[in-house]
Amino acid sequence: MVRGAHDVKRPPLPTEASFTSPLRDERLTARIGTWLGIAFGLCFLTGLLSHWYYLYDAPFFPPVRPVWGYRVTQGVHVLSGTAAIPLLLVKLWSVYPKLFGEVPVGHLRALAINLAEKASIAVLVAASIFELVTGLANSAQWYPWSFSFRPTHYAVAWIAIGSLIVHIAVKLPIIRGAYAAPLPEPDAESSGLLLEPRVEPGGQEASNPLPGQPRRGPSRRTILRTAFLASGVAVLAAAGNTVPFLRRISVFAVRTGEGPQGVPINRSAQAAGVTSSVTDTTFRLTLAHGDKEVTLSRADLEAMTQRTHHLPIACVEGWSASATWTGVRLSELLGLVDAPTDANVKVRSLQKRGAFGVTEIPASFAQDSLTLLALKLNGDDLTLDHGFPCRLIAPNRPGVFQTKWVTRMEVLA
Ligand SMILES: Nc1nc2c(c(=O)[nH]1)N[C@H]1C(S)=C(S)[C@@H](COP(=O)(O)O)O[C@H]1N2
Ligand SMILES: [Mo]
Repeated sequence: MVRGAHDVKRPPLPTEASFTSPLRDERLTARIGTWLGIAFGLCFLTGLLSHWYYLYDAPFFPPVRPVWGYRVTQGVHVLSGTAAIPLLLVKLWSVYPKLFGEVPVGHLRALAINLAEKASIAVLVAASIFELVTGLANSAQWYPWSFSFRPTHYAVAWIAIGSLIVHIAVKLPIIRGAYAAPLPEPDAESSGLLLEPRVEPGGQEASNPLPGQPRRGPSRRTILRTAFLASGVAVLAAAGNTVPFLRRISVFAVRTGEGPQGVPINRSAQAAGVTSSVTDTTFRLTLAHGDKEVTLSRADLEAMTQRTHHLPIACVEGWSASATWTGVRLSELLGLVDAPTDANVKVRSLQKRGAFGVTEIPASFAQDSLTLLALKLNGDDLTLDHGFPCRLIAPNRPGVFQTKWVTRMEVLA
């Protein structure tokens, strides 16, 4: 007899029962999910703060104190996102067989609910993965995409947190039930001496045995602890970006304290198109307020009262470093052109290409006693890469606004 094409045996699609690990259950999922939720929540809140710090047109600006405010919130943002990565992977592992669960094709209402739930989870998973992948790439200073990172990362964060809230609300009864049952102790749950329940191919025994049923292999507690451990290791591996004594073990820390003058360099002078010609004595800083202009050489700046402050520089990409900065108090410079104390100031640099060559400093930061136009870093003249001849350094500001190679400041009255 000749077999028709339709007789060729295709491997059947997996069903939920094809996934045989007895470790997957709601108690494990709920516990991992709780910690993932905490990491996402922290990441979202600190992300909102980060976004606020970046706004030029906010009704009010972040405070000027504590000086390390942005350093801490941005550090927590990057580290909580890093912590979430292993937790998300384990969480997805613990639930993905549900993707292959039976679809109630016969009942329209049940089918609609089933598909709506799958769609909402698809949105949550896609948004979460997008946030973690773009965030991780950003903290590694790698931008393999053409969209603008910050607005996109910000918009998708709302999608992620919105769908997370819906997800928690929908699953609340299951989460409650999961917490009502404790995870069994490892030695009660698993022992190398006990045999795995025998499973016939396609047999139902493959699905989760009764809670606490003896079997071989790791216990749920082991998986939970391993997930937390992986999360902790990931955090430690990234934390050296911010926490100096962790630098030696931080293999993910792409910015270490080994930059010139003990501070990493974000964009080099060469990358910004600032050539060594600025090192000559022809450099001038111009202060402008309406018709009034004052032009100063670097020697003029050096002749003014010099102040020294210890301030961190904290990059959005997660690294930060404390340093000692010496230079002229910005408010004293602005006083030379009679700047009103409530005026924001436009800061222009010698940079020829790329973002952040021109920034704006709000009045509260411009007038703060700690804000400097720095000439020196850790006791020596700034190197060209750190912003020679002069650069901004203000307390509690994202690194991108600590403008290097400043050549013109305009009072926006
Ligand atoms: N003109 C100019 N200033 C700039 C930048 C820039 O691209 N152009 N980068 C900023 C960023 S993102 C950071 S984190 C700090 C880093 O300063 P550093 O390179 O001296 O450590 O410089 C800031 N100043
Ligand atoms: Mo930065």
